[in-house]
Amino acid sequence: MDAGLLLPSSSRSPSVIFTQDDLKKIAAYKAVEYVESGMVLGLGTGSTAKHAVNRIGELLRQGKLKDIVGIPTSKITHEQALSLGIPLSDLDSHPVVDLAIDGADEVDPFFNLVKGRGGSLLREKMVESACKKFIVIVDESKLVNYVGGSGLAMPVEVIRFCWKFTAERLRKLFEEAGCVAKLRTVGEKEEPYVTDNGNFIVDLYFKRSIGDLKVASDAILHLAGVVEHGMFLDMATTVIVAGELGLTVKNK
Ligand code: ABF
Repeated sequence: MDAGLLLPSSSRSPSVIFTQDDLKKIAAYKAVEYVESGMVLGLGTGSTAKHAVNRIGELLRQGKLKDIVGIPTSKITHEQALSLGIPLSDLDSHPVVDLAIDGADEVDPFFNLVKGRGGSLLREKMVESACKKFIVIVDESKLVNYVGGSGLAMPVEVIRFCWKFTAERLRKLFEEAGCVAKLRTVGEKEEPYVTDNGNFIVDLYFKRSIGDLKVASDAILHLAGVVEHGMFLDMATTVIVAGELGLTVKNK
């Protein structure tokens, strides 16, 4: 599938079936159309953002983009960008980022996001909060009515020291929303997942809405032992959604 060939929904052949990965690629390619030579770019993480990083590398190789500086949001994206020959830097040297392109796990109607199921929420939040423009790229499965509405995890990065104590305090904060707090693990031995920053992740699951998101965010960040959470509030400036019926670009 050539993501550049997406037809408007009115002219699409009903026989064309897009996989979820096709949709991610379509959204990613659209976002890269906003990249201009000379930009400092936040390079996102995850299976959707990976397509955008590949595309940026391709355009650089073809000479269609020049003088790009990339700020990766994870070690894995750092490696990917290096292998593509994208010049890299960091926020210390480039504290203002022109544009970031990244995926998300949930997007609500007000552009509030849940991110970090891929584990890189802290670096993503640092880079994306330094951006003039932040384009979120998703397939339509990521759209929710409210944050937590997918029933899947809202990640919180915590320091390792007494993580059970922190997890219990997080659970108690959202008791009314029926919160369950679980340490993220990997492999058959269920070893704790360790972030790029050497921390653990506690995943929060909610049965009901957690109410005011700003209040929830402040309460989480107020707990000693919490490093960052995966709610990205009031940060996305554009959301690009690829679905079976076509591509939608929504600006704030
Ligand atoms: C990153 O990748 C994360 O914040 C988010 O957890 C994830 C989205 O995953 P994918 O694009 O693979 O669906 O953006």
